[in-house]
Amino acid sequence: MKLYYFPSPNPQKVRFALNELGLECETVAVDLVKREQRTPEFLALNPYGRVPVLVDGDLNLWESHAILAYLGEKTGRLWPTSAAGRADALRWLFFLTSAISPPATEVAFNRIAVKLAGGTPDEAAIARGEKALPPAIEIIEHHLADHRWMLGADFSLVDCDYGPTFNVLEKAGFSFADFPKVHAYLDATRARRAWQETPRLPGL
Ligand SMILES: N[C@@H](CCC(=O)N[C@@H](CS)C(=O)NCC(=O)O)C(=O)O
Repeated sequence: MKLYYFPSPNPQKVRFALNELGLECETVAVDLVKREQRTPEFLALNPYGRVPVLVDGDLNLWESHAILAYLGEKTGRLWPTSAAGRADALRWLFFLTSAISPPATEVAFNRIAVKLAGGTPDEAAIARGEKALPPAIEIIEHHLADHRWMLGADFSLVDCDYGPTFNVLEKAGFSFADFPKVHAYLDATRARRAWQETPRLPGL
């Protein structure tokens, strides 16, 4: 397998999952600061011009959540075995895509990525993100009251999705003070060896 990678949250989800699963995978660096995601070679792999992309034999897969589901289906590990369990896992991946990622991106992209690229943050986008996040994160706070990890007692590939997202949000200055269970969950994620071995940008 080959993973097209930059040390930002969406590719980190996949690297974290590969580490948890102990799978060998070559990493191909794609430097987003140098705009390598817009080269014709990369666009031929992913016309959307985003990382991660996972290549496994004839399969060329982009979209981090599809990749997490694929790794679960391929290995049968860190992924539910029943139809209801898999639907539950997909529900939480879709919830992050629709309710958490868009505002989290507004906050983290403007506070971190724009600064890295030497641009001017869009303060209105940050304010929109900060306002939209608490109701969505409150749902996770409530869920974690009786679930140690997103799918229950055991760590799963769904946690490889939520951990990197909450990590970058906190690094971008979003406060989890009103969400103690989410904060404890983030600490537990950061303590995992597979996360510590996931490449990150300095300070992130
Ligand atoms: N929905 C996509 C989002 C991927 C994404 O936005 N990746 C960012 C890095 S975290 C990227 O490649 N950005 C480059 C760009 O926007 O040009 C996924 O989950 O894989």
